[in-house]
Amino acid sequence: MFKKICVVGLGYVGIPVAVKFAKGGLFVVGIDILRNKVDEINNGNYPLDSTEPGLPEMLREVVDKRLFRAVTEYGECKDADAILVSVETPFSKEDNVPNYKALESAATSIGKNMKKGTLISIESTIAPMTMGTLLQPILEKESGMKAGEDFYLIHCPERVMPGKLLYNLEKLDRVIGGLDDKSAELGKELYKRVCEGTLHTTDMLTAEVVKTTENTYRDVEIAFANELALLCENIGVDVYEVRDLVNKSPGRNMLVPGAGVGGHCITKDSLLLVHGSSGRFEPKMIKLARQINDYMPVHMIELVQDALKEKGMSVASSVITILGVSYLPNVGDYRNSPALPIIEGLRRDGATLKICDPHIEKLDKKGLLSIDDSIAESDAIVLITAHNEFMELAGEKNLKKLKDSVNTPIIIDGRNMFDGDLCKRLGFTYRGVGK
Ligand code: SAJ
Repeated sequence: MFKKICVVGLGYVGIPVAVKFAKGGLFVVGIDILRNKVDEINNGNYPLDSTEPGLPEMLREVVDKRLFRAVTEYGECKDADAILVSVETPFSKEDNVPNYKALESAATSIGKNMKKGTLISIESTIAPMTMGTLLQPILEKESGMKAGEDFYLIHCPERVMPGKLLYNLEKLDRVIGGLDDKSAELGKELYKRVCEGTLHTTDMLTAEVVKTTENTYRDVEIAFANELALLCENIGVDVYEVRDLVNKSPGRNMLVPGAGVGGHCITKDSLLLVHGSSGRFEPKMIKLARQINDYMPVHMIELVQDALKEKGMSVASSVITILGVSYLPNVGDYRNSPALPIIEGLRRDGATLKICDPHIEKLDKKGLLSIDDSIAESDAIVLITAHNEFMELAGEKNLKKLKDSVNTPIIIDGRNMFDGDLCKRLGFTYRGVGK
């Protein structure tokens, strides 16, 4: 049924799926606009900066066996039995709309080249209604064909997680939203070649809502924890103790408050969901949750200002240590990281920043500092990402050493990494989110 497929967009989503289909014996042609990425792949090199167990080796294997190659043009779609689209769909906060430029361009080029009877699978995360109101019309217009009759159309959202790209692709269930039953069934035929998880079929719109809801749900859960942290700070209890005890109660699973929410999924999918329902329903809690999570970096700056004020100082004349830029512990990915608005805000208020993140080489083309260098002479240490390398700082011995090397003993704890009472006992001014 499927002999040759094309995968458009060779990123965190496209590369694993292309390699997996090739490994499964299909001829796969990857299409990407970046010439150097195409060349890298054709030389058998994994071109992304995440470490993915098994993926670079699998890529080299299928390239060497000529089962997978990459090109920059769309002519290869002419004899493809299926075409998968996994291009980026960022959300433009300024215009408060999704940026579908890449998606529209891909759909137009595919429409111009696709053959009769092919299956088109949109994997990119999109706002509900996008399949029916944007993509299907482009594909039909550019091809002169009719979806459901001359070609098949599905939305099959991905669940990638850098560091677990292959694992998630192979093991997790997937939703296949079909234009019609035939499209959904064909989608199942195709994806069962790479996915051991259960393939759940539904319609396209439901699949669009499911994917954006998965991450919106998490955004709202985290926002609840963050709002409770602010409440606990103001009535003088430790939110992490509250959380532990709340979660002892059956059916409770409160998530973890902190310095903010980053990454490329959780931060944008609720905006896509809200965009998809605009004009029909205006969610309140979902939008408010996003605002609460976006407020947490602002709150971190407030905690810095408050601690410095207690010492008769201000941000403007201070040297401030930033520990952690990544959006998650122990990774080097800082897309939409809460560290970025914290850094920007403190710089705007005139602070001199000394930034350390063991998982990141450079930030804005500037090298970062070692832990010791970033802490020396500091007026405030701001912990934003709970990398393992920072854990040992929280021990009593190291806190005493820390106190000797800083100018002003202030700790702002964004991830509950320090024991506040111990810090205070050792003479630190301590502020912690939710504590
Ligand atoms: N965060 C909190 N408190 C929490 C959990 C997360 O503040 O309790 C923050 C993290 O620090 C991070 C951000 O939220 O800055 C996102 O963290 P995440 O654990 O959700 O990691 P992501 O963004 O990589 O989320 C991905 C998503 N997976 C996909 O989109 C396929 C998400 O749906 C998954 O739940 C998550 O991975 C996961 O748990 O694997």
